[in-house]
Amino acid sequence: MQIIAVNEYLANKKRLVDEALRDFFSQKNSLFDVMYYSVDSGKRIRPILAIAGYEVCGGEDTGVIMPVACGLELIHTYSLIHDDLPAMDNDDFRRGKASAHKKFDEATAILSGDGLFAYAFELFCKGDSHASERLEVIRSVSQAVGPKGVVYGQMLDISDMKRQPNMLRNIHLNKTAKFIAVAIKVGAIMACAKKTVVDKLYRAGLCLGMLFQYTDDILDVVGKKSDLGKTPGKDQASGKLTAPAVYGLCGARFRAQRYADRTKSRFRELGSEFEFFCEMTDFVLNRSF
Ligand code: GRG
Repeated sequence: MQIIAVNEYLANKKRLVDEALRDFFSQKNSLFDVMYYSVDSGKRIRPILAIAGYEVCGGEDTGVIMPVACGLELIHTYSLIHDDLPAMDNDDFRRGKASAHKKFDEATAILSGDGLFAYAFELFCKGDSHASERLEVIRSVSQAVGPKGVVYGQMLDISDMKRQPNMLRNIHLNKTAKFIAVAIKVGAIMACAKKTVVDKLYRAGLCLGMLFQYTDDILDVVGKKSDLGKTPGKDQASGKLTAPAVYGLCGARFRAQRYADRTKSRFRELGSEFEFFCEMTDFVLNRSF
């Protein structure tokens, strides 16, 4: 993989992911238009991590990784739509515009999430090659986002929980870290990387995912609505269990730095070709959006 600055890499890959998503949503029915409303915009971190995992492990065919990467973005978008519903976090604003249930109505927003979830799996299966790798992708993603992952994390997140560090870690790990980690993992799987590499990347990815949720929590306190594209201050207002709520802002920042250090040392254990992920880690640590 050619070493280029992380910002340039992110911008290039975001453009490619945006183009691919546009293609996957063109000339379909009106439900696809509704779904695309929520898909259109976002940082594309998960698909970019999948592409980076693929390229770092020697994958060279964008046509192989792109549908898989875009599938991840659809599941992520689905989780955001449902997260914003009145029965969950009840947020009217997402990705710089009205959230799906505000733009349309609740029933349409729910169906739009349902459609995105199923369409993601269609994209994971798109292509004639890599049949056994695709099965592994489907197994890994469904484990990471289902009742042993994101859905469980969300259930803990919306329940009435005591302010204790173990619960915070459990929520962050399931709600966010497993999804971030599996994004890198599916890239490595599609590049036919060795199982030991796939497993080590996943472990490093979990640490990166913990960092990602720490910075998300911190930005909810210090971020601007115009940068975030969502409403800051909501976690505090709704008494959410977040890193700043448990450790204070300084404590949360200190622990975020510690996660960043740990993440980088895990990527470095894999070898110098994985250095890109260390730059990515610094990007996540220092992000303002
Ligand atoms: C469909 C997987 C699935 C789950 C349903 C609603 C729900 C259960 C889960 C919600 C999980 C959730 C919202 C976790 C928060 C993760 C997070 C940090 C989101 C923000 O991600 P960014 O910053 O957002 O990548 P953009 O908009 O840039 O894509």
